[in-house]
Amino acid sequence: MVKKYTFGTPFNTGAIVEDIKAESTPVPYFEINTDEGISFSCKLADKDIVYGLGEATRGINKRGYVYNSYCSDDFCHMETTKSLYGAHNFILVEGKKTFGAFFDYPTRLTFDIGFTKADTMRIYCDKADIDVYIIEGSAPLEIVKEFRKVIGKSYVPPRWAMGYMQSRWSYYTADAVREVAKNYRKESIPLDAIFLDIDYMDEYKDFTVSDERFGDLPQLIDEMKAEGIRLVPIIDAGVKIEKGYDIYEEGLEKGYFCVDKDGKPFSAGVWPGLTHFPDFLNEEAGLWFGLKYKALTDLGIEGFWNDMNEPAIFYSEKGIERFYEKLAEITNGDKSVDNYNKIKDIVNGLQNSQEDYNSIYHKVNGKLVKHNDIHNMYGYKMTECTAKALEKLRPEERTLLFSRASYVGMHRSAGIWTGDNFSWWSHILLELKQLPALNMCGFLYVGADLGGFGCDASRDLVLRWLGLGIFTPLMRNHAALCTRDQECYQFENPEDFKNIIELRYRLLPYLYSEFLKCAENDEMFFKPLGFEYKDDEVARSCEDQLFVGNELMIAPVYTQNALGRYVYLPEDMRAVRLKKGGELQFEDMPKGHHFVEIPLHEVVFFIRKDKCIPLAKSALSTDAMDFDTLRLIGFEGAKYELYTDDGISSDLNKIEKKIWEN
Ligand code: MIG
Repeated sequence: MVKKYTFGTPFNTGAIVEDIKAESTPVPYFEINTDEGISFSCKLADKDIVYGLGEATRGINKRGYVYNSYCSDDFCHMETTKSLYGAHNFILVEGKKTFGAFFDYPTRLTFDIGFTKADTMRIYCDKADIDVYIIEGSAPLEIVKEFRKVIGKSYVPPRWAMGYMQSRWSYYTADAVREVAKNYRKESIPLDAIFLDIDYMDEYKDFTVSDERFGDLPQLIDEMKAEGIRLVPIIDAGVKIEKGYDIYEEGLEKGYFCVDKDGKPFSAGVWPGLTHFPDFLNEEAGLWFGLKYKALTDLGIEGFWNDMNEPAIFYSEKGIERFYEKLAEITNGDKSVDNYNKIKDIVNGLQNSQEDYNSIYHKVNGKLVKHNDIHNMYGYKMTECTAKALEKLRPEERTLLFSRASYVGMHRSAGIWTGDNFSWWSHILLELKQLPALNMCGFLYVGADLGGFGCDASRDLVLRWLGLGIFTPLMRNHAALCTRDQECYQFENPEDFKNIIELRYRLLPYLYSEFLKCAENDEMFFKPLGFEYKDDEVARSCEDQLFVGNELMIAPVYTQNALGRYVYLPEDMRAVRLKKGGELQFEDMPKGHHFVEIPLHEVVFFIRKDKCIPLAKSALSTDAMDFDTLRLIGFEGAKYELYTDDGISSDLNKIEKKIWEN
């Protein structure tokens, strides 16, 4: 049961697709205060768990910290970071009282979840214009499903996008891409896609291709496709200001760019230098931009990733002006350390500055809307427009699409990756914790940069990260400029990587089938243990294991030099161990605590009691796989309902469902 409570005149975000009438009664569970903006307070009992918030830092249980829902480009996020790339305002309280709440509000919203006061949760924002949805149900999963029902069905990618994918900022030339493909094939490591980062473009201009470095892109696309490898180019939000560049000229002429308070196109510096931002809040402008992807789909491109759409801003023209004014004011010939420090702060403050977000405007139904008032919708609307256009450009087939910035509602159009993490062990665990929270908000096609984006990755870190990554629908290894190469073949004994990635392909019939089920039934692909074991305190407090689909549990290793790890089984399970060389070994383990040894080149996962899963034979790419010849592993007599289709058709009614018995 979902109930809606409206305060003031909220901006219509489009997150909720069902028509729900607003209630007039006070909001259950919350005490409301409107002295300043609006705030919603609620007492928490000792053992209450607060789940949710999608892409956020800290635990599966969000208690004990404060989070700011405000899409932010934070390339070096840590435990203390309050805002990440996505804004996912759904929480689920489980315990004495069990309920869900969604705060539909398109800009900064703060969730103080027992931080200021341990027993109090307080959610607040500046303006009392907000829709609050209260979701009731008997159990956490039921509440999630009720919520998912009103936000609409999740995006389903083509099946090849659930293969292993390799990325790097950047593969600078077509030959560099060929080299990656060649090395993967040489080592017989499966690979389904290679990503093109910003350097494939001509001077970072969207929908252009560098003649010098990717002159033979059409041929490259065909060559790679013949190998079962798709190329996935990046698209940035900002459009370079350059006379003669068609996208710029057209956008300008049609008034499709965001403006400043005087109605002039807003200019900000990003990778291409000064750019204008398409006004994705204006549907016509968004569709215009979306249809530009045709330049690439015409060449045979079947997937895209949308970046820099918080939007990230390095500096703005106005910001630079302000900087020089302040500089003149401060220095005035004084070369003191104090002044140096002040200048340094101003320079750093140019990036993603609040002043800039306050001075951008959108045109919504003919009215100017301040960007800051709808900030969290920018990447969401960019990606929704992209998806709508891609449906026109490629109506028969699903297109791979994922975005960096997001808001609830975008899950209908695309997936997300969790932005710029680091090659840190703690970021393996962070990913694990984000996965179920993202699923709650409808984002099923999700994953983090495997091996870590920033700084240098070590061999053991990449191997361990793959141990989690083989279970994530989006499985992409990606690394930043100037960091150590981290393609699997760059390390000693690539066959260790091969075995683990092959396990992913062997599991694909299961993972893909579970994904389709989750999309169809609004289920979660990743569930915290407490979702199924509500009365088991150990399961409820478990922050480093997850159920994957309905049959598996995972407990990845995320610490360096570990021999293995402690695993808690909330029920009897059968452990499956991937040995060096690819052999699978099985061991039945009783409910309870275990120390499980997991050498670096092995992976262990668990089949739940009385369940079984299908396994396929691995191949070099999903195209080359036989999805019909399967064997079941798991408990004798168990049944599995397998969902299959051709992996690519837009028409999801073509999915076949078949019961397999072990
Ligand atoms: O300012 O395109 O998160 O994945 O490699 C950095 C370059 C811009 C940020 C993305 C990252 C990508 C990078 N981009």
